[in-house]
Amino acid sequence: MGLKVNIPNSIVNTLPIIFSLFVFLIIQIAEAKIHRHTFTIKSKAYTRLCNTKKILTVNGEFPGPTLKSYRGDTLIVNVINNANYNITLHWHGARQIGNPWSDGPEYVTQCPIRPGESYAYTINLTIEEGTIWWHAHTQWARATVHGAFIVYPKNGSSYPFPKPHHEIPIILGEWWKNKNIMDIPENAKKTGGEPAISDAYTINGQPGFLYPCSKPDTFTITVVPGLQYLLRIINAVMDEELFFAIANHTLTVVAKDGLYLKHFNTSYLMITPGQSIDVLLHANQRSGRYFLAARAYSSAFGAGFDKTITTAILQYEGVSLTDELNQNPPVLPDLPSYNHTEAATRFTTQFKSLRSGNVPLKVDTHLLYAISMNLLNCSDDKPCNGPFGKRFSSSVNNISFVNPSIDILQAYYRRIRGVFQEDFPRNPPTKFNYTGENLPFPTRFGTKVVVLDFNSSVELVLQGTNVLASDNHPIHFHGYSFYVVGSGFGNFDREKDPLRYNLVDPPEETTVGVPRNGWTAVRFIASNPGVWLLHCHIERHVTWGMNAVFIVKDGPTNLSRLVKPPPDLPSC
Ligand SMILES: *[C@@H]1O[C@H](CO)[C@@H](O)[C@H](O)[C@H]1NC(C)=O
Ligand SMILES: *[C@@H]1O[C@H](CO)[C@@H](O)[C@H](O)[C@H]1NC(C)=O
Ligand SMILES: *[C@@H]1O[C@H](CO)[C@@H](O)[C@H](O)[C@H]1NC(C)=O
Ligand SMILES: *[C@@H]1O[C@H](CO)[C@@H](O)[C@H](O)[C@H]1NC(C)=O
Ligand SMILES: *[C@@H]1O[C@H](CO)[C@@H](O)[C@H](O)[C@H]1NC(C)=O
Ligand SMILES: *[C@@H]1O[C@H](CO)[C@@H](O)[C@H](O)[C@H]1NC(C)=O
Ligand SMILES: *[C@@H]1O[C@H](CO)[C@@H](O)[C@H](O)[C@H]1NC(C)=O
Ligand SMILES: *[C@@H]1O[C@H](CO)[C@@H](O)[C@H](O)[C@H]1NC(C)=O
Ligand SMILES: *[C@@H]1O[C@H](CO)[C@@H](O)[C@H](O)[C@H]1NC(C)=O
Ligand SMILES: *[C@@H]1O[C@H](CO)[C@@H](O)[C@H](O)[C@H]1NC(C)=O
Ligand SMILES: *[C@@H]1O[C@H](CO)[C@@H](O)[C@H](O)[C@H]1NC(C)=O
Ligand SMILES: [Cu+2]
Repeated sequence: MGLKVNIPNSIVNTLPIIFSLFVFLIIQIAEAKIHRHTFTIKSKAYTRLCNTKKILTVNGEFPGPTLKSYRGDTLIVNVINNANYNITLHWHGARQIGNPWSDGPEYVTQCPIRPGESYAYTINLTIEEGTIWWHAHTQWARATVHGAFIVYPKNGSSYPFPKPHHEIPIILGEWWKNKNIMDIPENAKKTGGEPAISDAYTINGQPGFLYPCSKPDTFTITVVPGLQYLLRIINAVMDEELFFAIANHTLTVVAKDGLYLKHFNTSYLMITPGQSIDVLLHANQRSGRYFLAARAYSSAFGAGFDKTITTAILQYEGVSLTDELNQNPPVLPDLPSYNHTEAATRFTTQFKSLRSGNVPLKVDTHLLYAISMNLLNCSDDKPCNGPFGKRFSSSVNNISFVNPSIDILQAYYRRIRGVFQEDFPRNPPTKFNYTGENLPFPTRFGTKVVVLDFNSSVELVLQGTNVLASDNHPIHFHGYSFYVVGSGFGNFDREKDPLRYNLVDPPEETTVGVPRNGWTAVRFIASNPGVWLLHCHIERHVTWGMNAVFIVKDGPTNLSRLVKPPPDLPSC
């Protein structure tokens, strides 16, 4: 006769659930890695192009430190401002779900960190994987305050391509020889003309072989024949799209903006400011030395730009770097000419998402934003060094964005009135032949936003204009990635163009180059509550007002609401 122990059925049934919950928690604890970093903003002297000057840096490094993490990790970056300028940092390509407090753009999601102050940013990574980057989001500080941000696949999973033997971040930058970069936007505003044009582009901080004084310091990659290298290329340049190539080497494009693409081979890239492109380099050429090179793709005809070429050296192991380099320099790659819009288009139209089937098919909200250059009249206190004796300006739907004196996010969260208006136009206020011959016209100034319902499905058509000059505008979204479902030249046609959309495997991106004199249609689900900036990533256009802001309302659950502001949030 045995003793019968009665365990209620309900407990028996829930035991496996409790057990698996327990295992799940253990795994979560084991996997939820938190990385802590300290970024100290300080001035440091650097010598480039035979001239020494002070620049703003993080921890004295230029380019700044590379952040490394795994998919889904959390980073806490404590930023200590030991410089004489206000600063904020932006984690470019990180979605910051529900947490715009750590997104960075000054006066949009936070007040600046003033000299002597500090602020800890929290970055909860979610779907990002690949190369993203970080940069300052105050005035022009990002010219030197920037760095790579690498997100590896989760421990236990792998790249959707053969594991490369080595990886090398390639940060493309821009250098002004004699100018204090922090004075450039202020000076341009004073004159109404163009901001000072740079003297060099850089690869990982070095202008390279073709500029005076930089031969010995040219950035060099040494490769072993037969191996594969993952180049994580970031365009951190302020004002120009770039063509990039490596002599005699075909590159395999595998990802863009921290999102995987279907692989394709190419002899050159066109990369806009704000974009990051991951490519595989196959060291499969004759042993020797080859140049990596980049120069401008400048689509705005007539606009002044830096016409120089930056280079780095790719050399096969065993080839020694000696004086011979001077007599027998490596060959330059064939780069498309500065104004080769067709080459730019041929490259970008090859982007396709690695995976299909995630594109929103129905659209709740249609938006059409005309992005434009403009000219303003001068007044006594505002001289006019722009074209036609006027001042440069730029706009989205004829509004030149003006920074408020406290950030929009705080005003929204604390319901402070009078900081922004919710009547940003959802279509251009005046219809015209956007890409036709237009006389330049003025704009209105404003701090206006579009409010979107949580989880609504949005299609935004970005329409370039030919007002004053048409240009390729790299439009970057904060808080979101989007599917680039269509793109073309001329004016967007609401009847015909959607018939040619790619709704199967369009690329998912966070910065898209809207073609010169053309349009781009993007779709996304407004599932990230908060205040989010979208803007051109050409800095002079930002300075003139080419910004817009979305507010996405809170969703119905705790996880779809804005998190609380952190206690150390800077005040204005
Ligand atoms: C980041 O994620 C962790 C774990 O899910 C969560 O506890 C925390 O609130 C998140 N922080 C922010 C700022 O979103
Ligand atoms: C990945 O996981 C394995 C086994 O759990 C562990 O030994 C290893 O240290 C982890 N690697 C990293 C980089 O976290
Ligand atoms: C590299 O390509 C150029 C033509 O673009 C060719 O003249 C040269 O011989 C090639 N060099 C090597 C080492 O293959
Ligand atoms: C790209 O080139 C590499 C090396 O030359 C080759 O192995 C690969 O198959 C090519 N990939 C595509 C998608 O054409
Ligand atoms: C590019 O510039 C060259 C030289 O200025 C000019 O001859 C050519 O027509 C231009 N190409 C395009 C596509 O505008
Ligand atoms: C700008 O100046 C032009 C003449 O140069 C004048 O016709 C126009 O009314 C002015 N616009 C404004 C808004 O003052
Ligand atoms: C717009 O202007 C362009 C260039 O002048 C012209 O080719 C086109 O036909 C115009 N489109 C319309 C709809 O008027
Ligand atoms: C833009 O706004 C300015 C100032 O109100 C106005 O003069 C101009 O006609 C507007 N242009 C368009 C295309 O809406
Ligand atoms: C948002 O929409 C998706 C797809 O319709 C749905 O699965 C999800 O539950 C919604 N999120 C919330 C928080 O309502
Ligand atoms: C949501 O958050 C509130 C306040 O933090 C809490 O009282 C409530 O229980 C939460 N609701 C759920 C469903 O977790
Ligand atoms: C720095 O930020 C503070 C707070 O918003 C502001 O009052 C001050 O004008 C800013 N300084 C500069 C030089 O922009
Ligand atoms: Cu632009």
